[in-house]
Amino acid sequence: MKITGSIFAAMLTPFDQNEEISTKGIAPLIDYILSKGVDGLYVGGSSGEAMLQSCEERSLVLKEVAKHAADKSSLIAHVGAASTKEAVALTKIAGSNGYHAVSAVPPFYYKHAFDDIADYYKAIADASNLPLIIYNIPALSGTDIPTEKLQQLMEDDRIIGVKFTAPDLFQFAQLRKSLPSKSFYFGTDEMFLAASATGTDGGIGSTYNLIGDVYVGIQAAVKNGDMQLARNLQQKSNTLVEILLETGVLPGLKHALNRLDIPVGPCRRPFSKPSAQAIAKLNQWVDNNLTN
Ligand code: MN9
Repeated sequence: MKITGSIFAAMLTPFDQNEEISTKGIAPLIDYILSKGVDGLYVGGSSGEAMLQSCEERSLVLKEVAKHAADKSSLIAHVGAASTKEAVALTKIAGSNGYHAVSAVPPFYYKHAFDDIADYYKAIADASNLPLIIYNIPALSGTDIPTEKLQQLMEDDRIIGVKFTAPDLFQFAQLRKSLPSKSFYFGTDEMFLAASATGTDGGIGSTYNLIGDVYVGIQAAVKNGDMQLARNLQQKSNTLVEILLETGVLPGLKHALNRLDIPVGPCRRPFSKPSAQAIAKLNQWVDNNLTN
């Protein structure tokens, strides 16, 4: 089983000034993202600040995004949670709202035995008819599933691939080689060219909210063998990421979108506002690269 498309924005969640979910901010953000040629949306993951939201809020976001985008974009719902119960509840919402796949980080906070993690993924797979993509992001989830264990999890036909957000391109290549029927989506935006050159089915990342065309372009350039163009595009991404590391990735992306009149509001605390110095750099980058 495969899902349509290869380049997915790890969609941000618009908030209002009181840090409440802004349902009216959802459509303009989706329209902007899709205008850049991105194939689909990965909803309610790390970039969506889902781990700062209640299960009810996450359900609301999944439903509102589907209302606006189900007929025009490929949709992956991130349903990973600390408890299997919550992940299953979110999977059911995705299953009844037109999503094309679900994805989940391993259960977080507590350190679980591998068998318990495997049971969690099985419960998610059982909860709907949707294909499941494992979200491997050890730096944030706290769980680094070793290569053999990932291979073991993927023996289940319903698990169709991995969103791989880590810098280890050796592990990435080993997984790809041993699992040729599965799909791999690379999630470290500043290394997307390297993953494309290694061979990836696509990418899912936070900066795709702002510059999705860059990753569409890298993928096409690598396919056409135009490495110089691919490098130039990766350099554009990297210049942005360098500034975002100063602003904070999510607060910076939201600031940039607000500056382009896409009303996504602030991040939810404890994310804080970027420093004036970092904002000045980001404003200049946005004005030079994204405004006409
Ligand atoms: O999975 C994101 N990773 C994290 C996606 O949030 C850790 C990436 O898109 C990064 O935000 C991006 C910038 O470092 O590569």
